[in-house]
Amino acid sequence: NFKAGGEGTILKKFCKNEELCFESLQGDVLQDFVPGYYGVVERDGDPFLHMTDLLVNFDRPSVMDCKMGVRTYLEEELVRARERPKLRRDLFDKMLEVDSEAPSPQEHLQRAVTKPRYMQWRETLSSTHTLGFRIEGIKKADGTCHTDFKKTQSKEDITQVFRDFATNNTNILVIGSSLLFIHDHTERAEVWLIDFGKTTALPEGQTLNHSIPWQEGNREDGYMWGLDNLMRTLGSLTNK
Ligand code: 4IP
Ligand code: ADP
Ligand code: MN
Repeated sequence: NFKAGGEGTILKKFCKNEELCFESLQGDVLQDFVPGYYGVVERDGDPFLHMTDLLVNFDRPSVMDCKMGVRTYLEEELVRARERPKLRRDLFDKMLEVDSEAPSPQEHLQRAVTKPRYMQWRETLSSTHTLGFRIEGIKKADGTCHTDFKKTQSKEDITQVFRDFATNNTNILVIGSSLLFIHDHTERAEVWLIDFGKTTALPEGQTLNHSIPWQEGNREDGYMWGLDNLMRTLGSLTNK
C-alpha cells in the first residue's frame, strides 16, 4: 500500500475519502497533527497520496498503531449488509483463524460472514468496545513486526503492551483513524493522527460529540472517549 516518495515523503495507495479528508485538513486546526500533504501523484499508472514520511527524523524508530473509536466501519456498511448482504468467505476465514468457535452454526454452513458481522466481532474481541481504541500493530526498533493483538482486550494487557513499547522508558511518555506513536533510543517521541480512509465530512449543521455511545444513525465514533481511555492507560504507566 506504500511506496517511497523521495526526500522524506511516502506515497499511500489512493483513496478518495482520504484525499478529501487531507484537503479539508489543510488550514484546519488539526493540520499540524497530521502528515504533511502534497496532493495526488501517479506511479505506474496508479494514483497515490503524497505525504510526509513521519519516520524520517527518527533513528531506528519503534512504531505503534492504535485504531481509535468504538466503531471501525462506516454506518453505510450496515445499510448495505441489510439491503444486499454480501457473504464474504475471506472474512470467515480470518475469523476462523483466530477462533474456530466464533462463527455461528449457520455461518459455518455457509462458510462466510458479512463485513459488519466480522468488524463487530473484531471490535468485541479487542478493546474497541470496552476502551474505544485498540492496538493494531507494533514495529520495533530491531525491525520485528507484531500484529497479534486481535484478542488484546483487558486494560492490564493493553497497559503491558504500552509498557513494552515504551521499553520501560517513562521519559518518552508524551503523550476511525489511527494514532501513530513513534519513538527511538534518542528519546525523540511523537504522536500523529493518520489513516483517514473512513473519515468523512458531516452534513452541514450536524455535529458530533465523539464521547457518547454510538447508536445506528447518530454517526458517533467514540474517538474522544477512546482518547481519554488511552491517555489514562498511558498515565498509569508513570503512576507506579
Ligand atoms: C480489515 O480487517 C480492516 O478492518 C480494514 O480496515 C478493512 O478495510 C477490511 O475490510 C477488514 O477486512 P482486519 O484488520 O481484521 O484484517 P482498515 O483499512 O481501517 O484497517 P476497509 O476496506 O474497511 O478500509 P475489507 O472489506 O477491505 O476486507
Ligand atoms: P491503511 O489504510 O492501509 O490501514 P495506514 O494509513 O493506517 O494505512 O498506515 C498503515 C501503517 O503505515 C501505519 O500503521 C504506519 O506504521 C505506516 N504509516 C502510515 N502513514 C505513514 C506516514 N505518513 N509516515 C510513516 N509511516 C506511515
Ligand atoms: Mn490503518
